[in-house]
Amino acid sequence: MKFNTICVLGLGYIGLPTASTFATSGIKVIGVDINKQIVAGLQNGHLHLYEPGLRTLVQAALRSGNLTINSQPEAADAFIIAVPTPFKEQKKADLSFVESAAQSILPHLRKGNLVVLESTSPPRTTVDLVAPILDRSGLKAGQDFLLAYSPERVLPGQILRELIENTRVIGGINAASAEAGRDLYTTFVRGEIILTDATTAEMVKLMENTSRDVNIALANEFSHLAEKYGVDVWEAIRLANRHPRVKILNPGPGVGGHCISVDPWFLVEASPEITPLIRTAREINDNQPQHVVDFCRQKLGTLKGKTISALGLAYKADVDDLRESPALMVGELLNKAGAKVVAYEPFKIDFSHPDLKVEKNFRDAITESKVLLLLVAHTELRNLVPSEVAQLTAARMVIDTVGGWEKEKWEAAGFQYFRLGDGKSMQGK
Ligand code: SAJ
Repeated sequence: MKFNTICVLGLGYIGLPTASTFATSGIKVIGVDINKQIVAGLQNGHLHLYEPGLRTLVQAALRSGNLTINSQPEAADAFIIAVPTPFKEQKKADLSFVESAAQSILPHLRKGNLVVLESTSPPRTTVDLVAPILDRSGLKAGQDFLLAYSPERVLPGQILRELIENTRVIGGINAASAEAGRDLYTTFVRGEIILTDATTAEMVKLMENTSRDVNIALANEFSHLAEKYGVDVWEAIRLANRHPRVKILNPGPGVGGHCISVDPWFLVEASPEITPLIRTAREINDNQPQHVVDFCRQKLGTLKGKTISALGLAYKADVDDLRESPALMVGELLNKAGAKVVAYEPFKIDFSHPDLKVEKNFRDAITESKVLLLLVAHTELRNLVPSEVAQLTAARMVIDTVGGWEKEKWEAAGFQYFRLGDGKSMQGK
């Protein structure tokens, strides 16, 4: 199947790189977003999100004349839906953006078109929700037009590379739909393209993120045990991982972002009676910020009135994304416990928050502080030189929740050093 024009609905972390990559590969792309500010910004080459290399890519796509930005879909050979699927109260999947995106295609859908859903969705969304909406056009999914689900699997921070290099799974509602999907993504995907059915492809995506969540929960639980038994969990994990079939992940302040902290709930919500492990893992990871606060309280005696420098607020290292960020939750919980939290987030200098005093530069965030709390392993923070930091702060204690700093260097610079999950450092060994 040949695609001259495609329409990408949703210009977020996935839709925008996808639209731009198609455009720079020579296809006419109409990038659509319902947010007027985002549309106006992009039309002038201004991005509303940060991802390494993305600005250059979008600007090249716009300059090529192949990418146009619009607030409404237009007729095209293929439509890609890449809108958010957040969750609502009670952890229920909010599919309203998928529904309205599908509806917005209706007036433009023609015989022979391909529609691809990329948004992470609960099992059977493509066949039970999207197909019936599109069938209202009078055309029949699988017969008159083709319909597939192809999950995005790119890692924030590495999106542009992974978009091209990752294996891509394409699940069609029938074989012809999957094959049309392959024809479309072959445009730029250099990884393997594997065809399956739509519901399997939905499950694949949810299983990947759930597997990571469960494994991080296991690492976090191991860190609790290590703290209890006077073991350094980081050392123990390193040694256990020397086993040829063991790959334990890293503990930390919790699991954030709009993917792994959300997606497992799509399975739990859909089938609560058969997903106790997935639910428990979610709860363990959601409780990690509170564990960090308890850890700090243990080290400081009390949190009341203590000035704590929260270093990093993003959901993980070297990204600017604060959605579902455990670091931010730690800051909020510390504030609730009576601490004065001074925060520094190098990737979102202008961020403000009612509970936190957010400083624009590192120095101002540490001057008056009692303890430096490393919450995100941003390269800038990992590379701090302890002897230089010692000149800038009243603090003589550091707490490392991400294994980003070296104990010996901080101790040599006169700091007491504590690391989450390190029962040895907790006992002063
Ligand atoms: N984290 C840990 N310990 C670890 C690894 C991660 O605590 O050992 C934490 C991170 O700090 C972060 C969270 O988990 O808060 C998630 O980070 P991540 O790097 O594991 O994943 P995401 O959410 O940035 O991206 C994931 C990826 N999924 C998998 O690796 C299976 C990505 O490939 C997906 O495309 C993305 O979700 C998505 O959009 O679904």
